Amino acid sequence: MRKIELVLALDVLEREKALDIANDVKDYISHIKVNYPLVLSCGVGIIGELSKIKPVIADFKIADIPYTSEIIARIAFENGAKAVIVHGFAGRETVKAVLNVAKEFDGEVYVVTELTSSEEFFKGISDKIAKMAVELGCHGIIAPSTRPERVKALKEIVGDIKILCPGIGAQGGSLEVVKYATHIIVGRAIYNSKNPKKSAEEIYKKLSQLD
Ligand code: 3DU
Repeated sequence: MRKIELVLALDVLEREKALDIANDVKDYISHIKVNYPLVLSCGVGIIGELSKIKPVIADFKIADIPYTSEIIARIAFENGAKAVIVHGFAGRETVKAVLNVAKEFDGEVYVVTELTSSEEFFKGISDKIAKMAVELGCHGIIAPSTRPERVKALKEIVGDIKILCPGIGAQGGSLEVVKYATHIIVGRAIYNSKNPKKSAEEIYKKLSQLD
């Protein structure tokens, strides 16, 4: 049976709150995804602290020239991240630069194909991004649960690499994507809930039933 993992998107601003929530829900999640809100508020050291609880995915959506992208990826991995997220539209050389750093740390690279919030500039592009991710040996893609039909199409392109889908919960994404995804990324529906542990448990159980 295929197991779909739950990734906590921890976009809170306070260190204590981040650590409390992560500890609270750790039994139900496979990874903690850290984004700019938390790192810009608490400093990059929070990646190491959270890594003691669960492996951290550094969601810096790296989208710069290869030189700068490599530095950003290195900072993430040196601080304990197990994976980084890079924007595919930044191009092959940028993704390669990030992959080279990841190799040094035995880390993984996930490529954003298209955003949940807008497909305006991704139409016709995201399929090419997915193809590139596979060709370069990336470990996964980020695909939008708000458009399950796109996740299905992207799955046909990428095959068996990881597919991580944000957008479930606050953004109204569809759990239909569990047919194609390996990981579901959930933020506000857990950390803004009155009882984050209970909410994470409920989502976790739902994922197990849908499997
Ligand atoms: O909407 P939520 O609160 O469940 O958080 C979703 C997280 O996933 C958040 O960190 C956001 O930056 C990230 N993400 C998307 O929501 C959509 C994407 O296409 C890519 C990343």
